[in-house]
Amino acid sequence: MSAVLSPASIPPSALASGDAPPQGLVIRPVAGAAGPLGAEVLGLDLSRPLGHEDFARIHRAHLDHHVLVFRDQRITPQQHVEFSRRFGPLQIHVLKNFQLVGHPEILIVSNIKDAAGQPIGLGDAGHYWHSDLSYKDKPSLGSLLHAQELPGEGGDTLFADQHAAYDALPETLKARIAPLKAEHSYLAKYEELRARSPWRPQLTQAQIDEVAPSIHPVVRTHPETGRKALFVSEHFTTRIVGLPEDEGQALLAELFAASVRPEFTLRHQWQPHDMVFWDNRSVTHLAAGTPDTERRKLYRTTIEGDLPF
Ligand SMILES: O=C(O)CCC(=O)C(=O)O
Repeated sequence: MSAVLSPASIPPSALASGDAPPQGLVIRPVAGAAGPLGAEVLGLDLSRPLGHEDFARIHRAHLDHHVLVFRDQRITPQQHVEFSRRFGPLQIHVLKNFQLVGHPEILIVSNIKDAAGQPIGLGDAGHYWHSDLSYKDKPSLGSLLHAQELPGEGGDTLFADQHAAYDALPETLKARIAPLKAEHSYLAKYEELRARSPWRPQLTQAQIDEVAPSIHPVVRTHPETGRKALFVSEHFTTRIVGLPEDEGQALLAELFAASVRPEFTLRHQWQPHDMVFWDNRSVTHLAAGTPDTERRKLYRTTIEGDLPF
């Protein structure tokens, strides 16, 4: 389905940018992708001013394709932050030790350790399928991940289309989950990941308070396109509100499996200077993994979204 973008849905911040001339960008759907998932943005330089017309095309393509790959972006962290802010306020990750110095809005995603053997970033980000910050009352609208250093092998990122996953559910299951809500918790897998990656810091009480669980609909409606999407993930969704534990866990297992069917997924193989912008209201994602012998570093910004409904 093609997204509906009314003029009123163009964020006011887009209009504030002045009217830099169009750069002649090309939006090319990812070859061989099933459905609309994924498009490349070519011929655009995000280090140059971005006018209203180009912004509106990018915004529309983001709604239509859910994952945009901006090729060859030689931009500074500040330009990354400024482009991200065009879509809304940015969220600061609870693991403040992995912020980029001078840019608290940027989370370093990396398996690299410094000279003292300390990790410079979150090495196991995306180990489980998830939608970023779904444990917040206002989960993320979208995230922008910019490649800084890429491994010689591995390091792909997978995306799963949650509109397609929802649409493909049997009608009886759609009816069953329509009224349901689920809890999302940052802590759900934290200790398990920490046991495997001991460098994950023990959270302070202030950090635990910052990531108090949230309750969201199991099926959310995209606030800009009106499309329904599954909104549960193996990383953060802990239980279905109001269902007995066994029944809730069985239903979650069924929904997790339905949400990542291979025909609804896209594998992104990173190229140097790629910046990938995904819609957390439409997709879940997974880091496919990087061999320990390979170095990988990316910078991530995360845009605040709406209260899911
Ligand atoms: O590193 C990746 O490929 C994905 C990272 C991720 O899942 C995240 O930043 O939320």
